[in-house]
Amino acid sequence: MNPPGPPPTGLRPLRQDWPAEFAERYRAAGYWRSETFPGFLRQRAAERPEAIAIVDRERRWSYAELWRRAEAHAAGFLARGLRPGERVVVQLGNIAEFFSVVFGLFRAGLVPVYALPAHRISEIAHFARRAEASAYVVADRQDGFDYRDLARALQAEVPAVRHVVVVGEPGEFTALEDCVAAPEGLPPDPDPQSVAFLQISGGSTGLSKLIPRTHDDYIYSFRASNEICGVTADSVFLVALPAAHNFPMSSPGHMGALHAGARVVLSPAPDPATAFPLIERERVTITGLVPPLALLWLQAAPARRHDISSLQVLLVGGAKFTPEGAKRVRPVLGCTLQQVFGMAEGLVNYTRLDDPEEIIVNTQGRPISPDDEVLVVDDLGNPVAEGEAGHLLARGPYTIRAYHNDDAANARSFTADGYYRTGDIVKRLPGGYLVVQGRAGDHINRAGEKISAEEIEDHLLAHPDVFDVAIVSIPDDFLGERSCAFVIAQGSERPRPAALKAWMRQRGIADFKVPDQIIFVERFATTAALKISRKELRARLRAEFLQAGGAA
Ligand code: OOB
Repeated sequence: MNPPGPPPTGLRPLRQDWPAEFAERYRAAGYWRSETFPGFLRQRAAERPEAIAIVDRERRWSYAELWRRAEAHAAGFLARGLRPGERVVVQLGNIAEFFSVVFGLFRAGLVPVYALPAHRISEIAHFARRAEASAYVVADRQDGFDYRDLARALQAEVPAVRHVVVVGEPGEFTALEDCVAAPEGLPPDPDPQSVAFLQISGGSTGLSKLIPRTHDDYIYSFRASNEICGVTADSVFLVALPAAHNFPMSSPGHMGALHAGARVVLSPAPDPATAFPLIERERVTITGLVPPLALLWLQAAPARRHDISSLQVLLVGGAKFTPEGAKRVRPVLGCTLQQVFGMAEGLVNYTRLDDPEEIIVNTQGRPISPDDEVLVVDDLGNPVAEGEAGHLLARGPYTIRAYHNDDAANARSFTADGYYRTGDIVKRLPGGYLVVQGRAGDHINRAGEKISAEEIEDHLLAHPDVFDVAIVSIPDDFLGERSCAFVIAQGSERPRPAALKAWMRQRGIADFKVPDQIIFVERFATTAALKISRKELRARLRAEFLQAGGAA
């Protein structure tokens, strides 16, 4: 194979920079060890070639097999004209190819942009534009949806996406199995300080932001998580949530498990009927769930037909787990609960395995690193007293200092001295344990999926029968929060809620963003000044709705 050509020009550089004195400190403390994704996988493949790395419905790939495939794809991507530094939107479910593809991209110096299987054209086109992606990797079909249609729509909207690679039947595109070449002449491994991939933010205002994570910072976060969660080469980690989400990826996640030389088992869905047989068959020792799924598992476990006694640790996070649910984990599932409060931007907190039950049940844990700097401040930015609620700010060896290509978001989301404004309201207890109280921003945390009120309002405002709309989060026993659209119709004809929902789906947005409930109102209450902020309006609508007993 010919060596790859010059790096792409004209692309906005991908950067994530910490000030030099911080970088030196993080290196001196041994957090950043100049490891890279391809570097650690190559090493595991050399150390334990026969050990099983990845198990999915049909396949059991050893570390040697995974590495061989990753290198073949790396060479295949470059042979098809991609150049190191280019970005590739990857939208794959929990299948083995997720791993051969992303490690292939890492090995080639290409940069994955992680999309979730639920994303549709409006999200995918946004990621591709913002990241200036030149390729898109999808499966042919999954859960009844044909991703090749999405690929066609994407190329029509964003022609810069030159390559589409398909796992399975490719149609007019390139089959992943043809995207292979002899791994001679591959470039050297990427720089450990360079951006390894772009993760997707929860999107508190408007569209999702792109989060550049470096090899050094991200590998530290899951290597340290392994220690906190007891992951070793003997562990078996079940990926029940979508593999591309930051939580199952790095807390300690499948990447932590692979770093430890452990086994990763991929569950095509997170429900007990799918996951329990896998736990029994593979003797799964650890997994992670969002709270509504944890509740489902707790409900299903007593009547289960499968032996899930191998499970030692259950991580629950992504949204707040109530103490009532948390209390039941040990007695019902027979394993230790670890609450995890993290964010794709960086900071992750865990309760520790040997914490007293009281801490495990009632807090969302404490930070991974001794060098995580956490501030809890009032509206003016002044620190509040221990135990008082305030805004959480964070800075540290695996928390980003900037989003990619988004000056406005960066100005909003980071303080002058480099703290990330998480948007979460927390209380800090003695020992640094955090209890999440809520959120300052206006997103809906629907079963761990974050939905920006503004993004959905913008969609609905485009409907000809909608005059105005406010999207509000409503407490929900099962989901934690559900989304409710308060709509003022244009004219006297109110569209049917079902028709509005169908129309939204047609616009190509992830299904979880379609409002759970739509309530028509005549007008929005306004202040005497006839002017209130969207934020106030949403808060008022929520308060009125709840006061009326949740019925409207
Ligand atoms: C995880 O990451 P994201 O980026 O999808 O969402 C981050 C946000 C946090 O800022 C917070 O608002 C919420 O999700 N959150 C929690 C929570 N864990 C996350 N709120 C209350 N209690 C918790 N335990 O969701 C994520 C990333 C890594 C590990 C775990 C979760």
